[in-house]
Amino acid sequence: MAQGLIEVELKFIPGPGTEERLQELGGTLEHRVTFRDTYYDTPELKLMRADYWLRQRQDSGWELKCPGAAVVSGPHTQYKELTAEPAIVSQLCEVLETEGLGAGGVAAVLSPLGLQEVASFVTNRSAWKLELLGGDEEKSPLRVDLDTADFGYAVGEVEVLVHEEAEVPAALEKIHRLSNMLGVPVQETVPAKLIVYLQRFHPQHYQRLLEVNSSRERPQGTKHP
Ligand code: V4E
Repeated sequence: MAQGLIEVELKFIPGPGTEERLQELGGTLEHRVTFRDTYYDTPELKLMRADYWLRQRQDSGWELKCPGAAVVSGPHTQYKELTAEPAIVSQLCEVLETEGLGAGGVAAVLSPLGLQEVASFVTNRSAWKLELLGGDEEKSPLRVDLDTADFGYAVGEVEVLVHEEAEVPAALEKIHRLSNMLGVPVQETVPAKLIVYLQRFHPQHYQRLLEVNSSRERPQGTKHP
């Protein structure tokens, strides 16, 4: 992914007919893929509690999701994704208030920054692409991922990638239009795979995230996983 793209997305719980519905709407299956995500943080979860999410994805490399500048209200999320290692290292040093780590890759700064593995799981994903009629989807097509994690949790997400903040409202309009067409309920926040993983396997970490979420205005995918 190009640096600094904004990922606007809405999660939903897929049903048995979701793939068929995507086909009816003209969606094309881009690929089916299986990958392992390993997430890293400090023992106190300094990154996640600040809404930064560092992971190594099998065959893709390092990714850091960073909160956008704008306040997000509603069930969707909006993150900037960094994939270039120097940019990730520099952002990690800023969030963790550390200086002078040099120009090594992410793996080289894990230990000096006190980062360790906090979660690791495998996802089976079918990735769909869709262009709704009557829009400018050529510029930013809708993507729908249908994921099943190896610990049994299934979640879908409708996603649009945009270059700047000003494009977010139009992206959201498209996401909601497609969600309606898919028959996806959007009134409740659907948790991310990582959040469900932490709740099931590391409840103390999950509690730490809940503490910070209850003092924040926006949800973090922690309701009823
Ligand atoms: C950003 C985030 C988390 C990290 C995982 O993000 P997610 O979009 O679930 O990852 P995935 O596997 O779908 O990756 P992709 O291939 O799409 O990049 S875990 C929790 N969050 C934050 C968060 C939030 N603030 N609000 C909601 C509703 N969900 C998640």
